Amino acid sequence: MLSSSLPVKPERKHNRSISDLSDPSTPRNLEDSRKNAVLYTHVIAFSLFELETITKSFRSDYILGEGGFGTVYKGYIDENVRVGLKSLPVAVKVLNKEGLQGHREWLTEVNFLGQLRHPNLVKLIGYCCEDDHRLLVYEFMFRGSLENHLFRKATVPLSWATRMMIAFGAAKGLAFLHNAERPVIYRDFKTSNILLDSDYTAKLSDFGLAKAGPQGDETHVSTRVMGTYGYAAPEYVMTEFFFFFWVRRCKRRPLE
Ligand code: ACK
Repeated sequence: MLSSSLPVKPERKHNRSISDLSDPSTPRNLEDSRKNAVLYTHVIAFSLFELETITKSFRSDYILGEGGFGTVYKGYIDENVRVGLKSLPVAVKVLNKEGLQGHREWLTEVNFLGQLRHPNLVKLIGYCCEDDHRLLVYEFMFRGSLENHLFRKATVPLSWATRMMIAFGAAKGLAFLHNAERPVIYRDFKTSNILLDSDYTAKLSDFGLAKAGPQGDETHVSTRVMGTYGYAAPEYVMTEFFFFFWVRRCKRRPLE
């Protein structure tokens, strides 16, 4: 991953921050998320056995790649997996138990993608939460990530027309989030999180760091700096340093 090779915060393999624990939009625990998931009528609760079945017990030749969250496998759901399921190729993300992104990011993703639907957001088909296993099941995106096309395997460069179409699609995804009834701040906009469908439609994925935006009369949200160094705007990243020095100053010189 290009961004992970940047030298800032080397202790984080994917330069990911843990999400803000005070975010009210994030369900506090599994019970909350289970209750929410019932409300998200289009999200399916899979059993671990079902996901093992569709990935042939997470066979290595089913691996699509590795992300900050863990390994992503290809699978196929249909009536043989569960009666009533529409036949569909899917991508199954398995939370790496030793990884940096943990249960809270998994919950955040289920919470946001479980509610939001838009042609430029990747569709969350379902999730699995059994013992300490956390998995997410998405619609399969035939052309993988934009990062892959710009920096890795792809041999034929994307045409400018396609690049513009992808940029426009990704921007429409962001605009939808910002204009939602309860606005959403995505906080991790980068090429590895923009997935491409067979016709190069761009869809935003990975909502583990997303945060609910201001509502009603609120003019701002307070938040720790989140995202990926190299992609986040420098003036935004700088606020972390200002905040750090401000806290240190306040500690040394308490208010009279
Ligand atoms: O660049 P890629 O081929 O596209 O490799 C990465 C890898 O998994 C780790 O993130 C691929 N990937 C992630 N989500 C999906 C999806 N919904 N459909 C297809 N590929 C995916 C991504």
